[in-house]
Amino acid sequence: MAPRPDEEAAILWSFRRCPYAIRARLALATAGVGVEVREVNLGARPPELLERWPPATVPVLERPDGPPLTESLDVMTWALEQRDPQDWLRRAVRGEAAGEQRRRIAALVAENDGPFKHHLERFKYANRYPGEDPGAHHQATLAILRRWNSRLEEGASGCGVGKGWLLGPQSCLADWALLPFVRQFRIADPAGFATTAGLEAVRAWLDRFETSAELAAVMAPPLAFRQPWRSPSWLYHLALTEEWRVAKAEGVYRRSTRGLSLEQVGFLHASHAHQIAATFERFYADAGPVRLLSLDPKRLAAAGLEVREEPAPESGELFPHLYGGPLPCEAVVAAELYRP
Ligand SMILES: N[C@@H](CCC(=O)N[C@@H](CS)C(=O)NCC(=O)O)C(=O)O
Repeated sequence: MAPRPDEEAAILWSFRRCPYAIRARLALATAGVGVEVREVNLGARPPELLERWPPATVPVLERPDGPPLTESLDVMTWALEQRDPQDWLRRAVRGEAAGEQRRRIAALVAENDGPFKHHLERFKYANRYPGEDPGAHHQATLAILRRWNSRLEEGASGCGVGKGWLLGPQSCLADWALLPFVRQFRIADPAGFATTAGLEAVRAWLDRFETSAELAAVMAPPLAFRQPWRSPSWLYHLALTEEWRVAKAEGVYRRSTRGLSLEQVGFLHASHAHQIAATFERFYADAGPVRLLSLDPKRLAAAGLEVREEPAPESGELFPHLYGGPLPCEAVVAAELYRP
C-alpha cells in the first residue's frame, strides 16, 4: 500500500516469505498504514539497512519520527495502535475480560516465538543442528499444535466447527502472529500435518488463512515483491548466464557488455539502480536468461578498479564505467536471475 503523496513514508524492510515479515505486513494491511516495502536479499543485505540496524534481520520498520522497530511484534502493535478495525489488540473489550484476553494473546505469542519456533527450526533445518533429535523436536511442535487445536475448538463454540479463532469467534493479534509459523510447519511436513490426529481445528484455521484475502494481499505488490530492492549505493551489471558461469570458474569476469570483451572496449559497462531496466530493454531483452550482478563500490576500490561516470554516446546520459582490469568475483555481492 503506497503512502499518500503528502506523507513521509515509513520503510518496511521485508522478506516476502519470512513469517515474521508476513505478520508485520498483515497488521500494516489491516491498519491501512502506508509504507514503502523494500524486499531484502538476505544473502546480500543492502548498506542502507545495515546502517540503520546492523544485525539486518527482517522485518525492520524505519519511521520518519522515531527509532527503527526491529521486532515484528512491535511493528504489528505500532500499526494496530493507529487503526485496528477488527480489534486485533482487543482494546475495545471492557472490564475484567480485557486484561484476560490480552494476557492470553501475549501467552500464545510467547509460546509461538519461543518453544514452537525453537522446535520447528530444529526439525525443519535438522542439518543445521547436528547431534539433536529432529524427531523429538517434531513431536514437541505437534504437542503445541494440539494445545492450539483445543483453543480453536473452544473458540469455535458459538460460531461453528472449523470457524473459530484462538480467542473466540473473532480473530485477534495472536491468530495473525501465529498463522505464518503454522504455515511454515505445514510446508516442512505436509503429510504429517494432513494426517496427524488432534489437529482438525488447526487445519481448518490454516486453510482459512491460506485462502484468505488477507494473506493474498501481503504476498503481492505493493506489500511484497519477488525481486530485491536495488540499493542506489551499489552498481549493477547485466551478464549472460553462460558468461557469468565461466567467470565464476575463473574468479574474474572479463566482458564489457553483450558481445564485447573488456579488451575490445577498455572498460566494463555498468548501471546505476534506476538504469537497469532500460539497459536490459536496450541490449538484453532477447538474450535468454540474464544475471544481474550487484557490485559493491568498496570492494571494487579494494580490487584497484576505478569507477568513472561517463556519457553514453547517443544520449549523453552518464553511466558508471569500471576501469583498471577485469571484475573480480569477490566484488559481486549478488548474482540473481534478472526478471524484467
Ligand atoms: N525477533 C525478530 C526475528 C526476525 C527474524 O529472525 N527474521 C529472519 C528472517 S525470517 C532473519 O532476518 N534472519 C536472518 C538473520 O537472522 O540473520 C522479529 O520478530 O522480527
